[in-house]
Amino acid sequence: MSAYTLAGKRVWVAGHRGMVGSAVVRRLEREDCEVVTVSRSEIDLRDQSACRQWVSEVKPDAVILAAAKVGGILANDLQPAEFLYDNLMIESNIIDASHRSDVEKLLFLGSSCIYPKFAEQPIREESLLTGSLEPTNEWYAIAKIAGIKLAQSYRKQYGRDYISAMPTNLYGTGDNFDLKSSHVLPALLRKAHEGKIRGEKEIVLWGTGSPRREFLHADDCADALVFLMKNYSGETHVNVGSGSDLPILELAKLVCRIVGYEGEITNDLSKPDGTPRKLMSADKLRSMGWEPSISLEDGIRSTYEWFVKHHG
Ligand code: GFB
Repeated sequence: MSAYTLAGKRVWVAGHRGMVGSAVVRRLEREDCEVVTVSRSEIDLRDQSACRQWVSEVKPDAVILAAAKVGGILANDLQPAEFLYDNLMIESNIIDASHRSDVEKLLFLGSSCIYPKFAEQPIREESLLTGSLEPTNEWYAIAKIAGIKLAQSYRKQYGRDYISAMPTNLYGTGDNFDLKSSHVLPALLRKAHEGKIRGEKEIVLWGTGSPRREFLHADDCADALVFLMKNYSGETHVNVGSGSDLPILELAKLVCRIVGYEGEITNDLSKPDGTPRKLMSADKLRSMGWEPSISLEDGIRSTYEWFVKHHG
């Protein structure tokens, strides 16, 4: 491990309006650094020359690349072109522009869906590219794998200190609660909340409810990313997870208990299950000294409070 100092540095958080990016901005308030951001209306990060020009003018010392086209299992399946193209463009433009403007340190953010569908559990970093991907999200996964390789290639060819982190399924403040495009946890919070308010007899779970997923609060993720920025410098990507998972049906029961919804949970089997399980090994990050601090139950409670305040 080699230390990188954020103090006194100008740090660009790309994707600062998103759930992870905004959590990173909040977390960086505790570091003695200058945070810079740029809005979507000012720059389309898919536009190479606009991105290159902005980075050369602003000259960040460090970049946290949290900008991405993201969504849940159905959005991934329905918009393969955007999930592949937008993500390839965003990451290529930012990583190359950073290199051209001498950015010292860059952290690229991937996703646990980069691993093979039937990877050995818990999934270690070495499992990358050892088997076929889950078809519902292979477009997103391939873009994210290309991002890891890009960061590695600038390290290998130009000696750049560009690293990658692979977070597990994330949730938290500022999540997307749109039922068609969201991930499972915000979707369940919305369904249980609306079911309670409207006095509905049942809420519907997509798929069988048997796939297992690991969840990490976005604030914990942001803390891990800042930790990695400061303490990690290596070619291999690093998993960022909570270390435990649960079946989707159990998650749904937990959400219903927290929300106070007492109706039935039924299944829509026309919707996909996706990967049966994707619990990541947390060994690498833990061996460096980082641990999550927000339990799933506490995290769901605070996310629900945020949802009620902003959407309820
Ligand atoms: O969170 P989710 O959309 O993403 O779905 P993935 C997780 C599981 O929850 C799947 C089930 O088995 C879904 O069928 N599920 C049950 C639901 N009810 C719902 C619901 O109302 N909404 C949603 N969205 N799911 C994504 C990838 O996979 O994970 C992305 O598509 C990314 O590329 C992300 O990697 C972290 O975990 O299946």
